[in-house]
Amino acid sequence: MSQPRVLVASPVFPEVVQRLAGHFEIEAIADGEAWSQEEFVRRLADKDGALVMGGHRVDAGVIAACPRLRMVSNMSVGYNNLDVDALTAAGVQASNTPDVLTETTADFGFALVMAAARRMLEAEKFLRAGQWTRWRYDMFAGCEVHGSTLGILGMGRIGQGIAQRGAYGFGMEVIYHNRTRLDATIEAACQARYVEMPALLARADHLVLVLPYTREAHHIIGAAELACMKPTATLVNIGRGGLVDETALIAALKAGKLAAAALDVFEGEPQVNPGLLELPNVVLTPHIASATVPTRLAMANLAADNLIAFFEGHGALTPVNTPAARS
Ligand code: 8YV
Repeated sequence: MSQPRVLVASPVFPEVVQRLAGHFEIEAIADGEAWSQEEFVRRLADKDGALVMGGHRVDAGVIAACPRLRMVSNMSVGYNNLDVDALTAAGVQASNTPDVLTETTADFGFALVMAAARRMLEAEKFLRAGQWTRWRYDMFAGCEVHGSTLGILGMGRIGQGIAQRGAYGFGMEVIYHNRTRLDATIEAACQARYVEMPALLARADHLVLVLPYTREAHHIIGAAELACMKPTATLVNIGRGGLVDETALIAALKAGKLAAAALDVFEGEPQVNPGLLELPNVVLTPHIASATVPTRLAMANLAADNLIAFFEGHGALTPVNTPAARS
């Protein structure tokens, strides 16, 4: 019997591609290459499975163009690039890579809180530019982190990890808002208190966005929400770019209605709004919150294991839908 054909659509660790090649007939993108969406779909057209990342959209149109497709393994925990309803309706299994990135991503979320509050990148740029000629009492004086109020919007596994870092590591008061309130035992473990959205915006000294991006969450932080925040507050986004209205954020940062922001994700990534690039009080990183070598390897292996388990008939290990088999 011939092996299922799998497309590896983003460069990934060679050892993981090699492992996949032991189970499938593989077509893998070359390192350094990037396919347009059209090219991706053209290559997917005769495949049974795919290993994809956030940059690849799989929607009804793609599914219709790929009649053999049975399984899409997303190498990320967020899967807003997949139209899960369309996949389910078509009988295509989808999976993501939860858990293995939780702590690493929480570390980075907290690093961005620190970087924005303590103006680290602004200060480093100043030093490198040779502008440090004397010491001043107010040079890059930023906002306090320890003992301040940490607000978290989206209290899944990563949000809980950030809460624990804030509460136990920095003595912060942690408040959160989530679609559903967490169990009291989880709240106690995170030392976090549930509040409604207006209280979260008004009281947070540092607000971290870590909720999934859905239609309802589009621009969940816009001009109106920014206006409710403290002018001394910072905003950190490690969720998805579309959670924040970037135009409104730029206006708020320029007008001094917000002290600083740190963004790892962007509305049009990898393009970044030029208005953000001009601002000194925003830290910008290229979607690297989960990027440590061990974590990215664990994500790649889990994405591969999902494909292997599915095509061996055991079912995906970390599925995001439960489709009937594609006919
Ligand atoms: C991924 C992420 O690296 O897991 C997620 O949801 O945002 C990152 O960890 C990125 O999406 C590439 O697939």
